[in-house]
Amino acid sequence: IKALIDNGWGQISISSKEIFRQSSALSSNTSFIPGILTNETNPLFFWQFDVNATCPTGCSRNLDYNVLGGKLNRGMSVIDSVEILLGRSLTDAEYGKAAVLGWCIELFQAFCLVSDDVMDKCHVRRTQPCWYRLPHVRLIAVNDACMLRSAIFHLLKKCFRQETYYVDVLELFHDVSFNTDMGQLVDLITASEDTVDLSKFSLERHRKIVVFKTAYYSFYLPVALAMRFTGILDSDPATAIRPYRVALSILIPLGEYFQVQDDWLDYAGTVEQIGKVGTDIIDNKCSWCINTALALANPEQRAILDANYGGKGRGQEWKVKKVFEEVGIAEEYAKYEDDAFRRITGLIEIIPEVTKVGELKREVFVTFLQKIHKRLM
Ligand code: DMA
Ligand code: MG
Ligand code: MG
Ligand code: MG
Repeated sequence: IKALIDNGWGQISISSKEIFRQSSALSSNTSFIPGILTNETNPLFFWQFDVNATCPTGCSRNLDYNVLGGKLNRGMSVIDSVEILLGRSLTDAEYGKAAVLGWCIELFQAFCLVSDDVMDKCHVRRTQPCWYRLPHVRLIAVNDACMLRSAIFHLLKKCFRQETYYVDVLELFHDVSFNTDMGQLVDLITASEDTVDLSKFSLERHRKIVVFKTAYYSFYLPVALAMRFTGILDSDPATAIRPYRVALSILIPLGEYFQVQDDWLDYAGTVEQIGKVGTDIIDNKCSWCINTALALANPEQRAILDANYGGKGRGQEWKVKKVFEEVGIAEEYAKYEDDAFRRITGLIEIIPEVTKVGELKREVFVTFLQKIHKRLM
């Protein structure tokens, strides 16, 4: 990306602020059109990428196709959390910088999704074909995913190199990235392609997978970035409180709840709601649904699950879904949601109700919990 910019291949300037505000108006098929976006001159607001790519899989197309079209929850959470922690609205310069961090998470998310769809053999993402399914992309998607991840470090260097917290932010991305890779690995090796053995599954195994593959990058990362940005230190010398550990103790359960919702929606959600078509049953995934169904199934239902889970044959997925329905999985999920909400609210109350500027605030976590509770998309 750096080379593309240095080669002067043309540039596209995107105001992070405008994109975050207009994102819902931009359909996933819309390319960035500089005209409709503010053309700021402050380099902090810029992404500069090759827009004249001659290759149809060019860098610009990769960004347009894979970074846009989602809800931008993770990116926006950085900005929301910064505002809450500072207790005021942000100046344009502060907003621009916080938005760059937000975009970095969205780039990480794009990297995860492009590679996840290859590994999970999915067809649809954000109501359009998965990137690797495009005839001119295919396995180039592997490298495109790497480029999306590399772009993060390019942006961070460009915008944050002078900051005292630069290394902390770099380390955060590296650590979270490593955890996500490990989570994806355990997810994949638990979902064996050729042998279906449901006795290998457990809610304990499921918890490990979801915490590593989802919770760190989707929940801890945005808040930890906002904390670094607002100058929160690793430990408060006066109180000996370790704010990053406190944040982790709430955000990991929150992320676990979010991935249980993702597993549920894979089974129960429509394409209109989730923008994708579930593959967990066909892919033999160790999801919340199968683990819950296994705990509730009688011997006949268990036999149907054993014979059909992970099967690619006609009607096999349908048979599994029918057992899910029979064991009352919808009621079990409603109970899970209520319980998760109560449990996480309890964790948030560990933080004092009144805090000073520069300290963690309950509202950061309450806002996040409210955003996802009972979500249908
Ligand atoms: C989500 O796993 C985790 C990452 C790192 C993308 P998933 O395969 O359940 O996600 P999705 O349902 O979006 O394919
Ligand atoms: Mg997937
Ligand atoms: Mg996956
Ligand atoms: Mg899923």
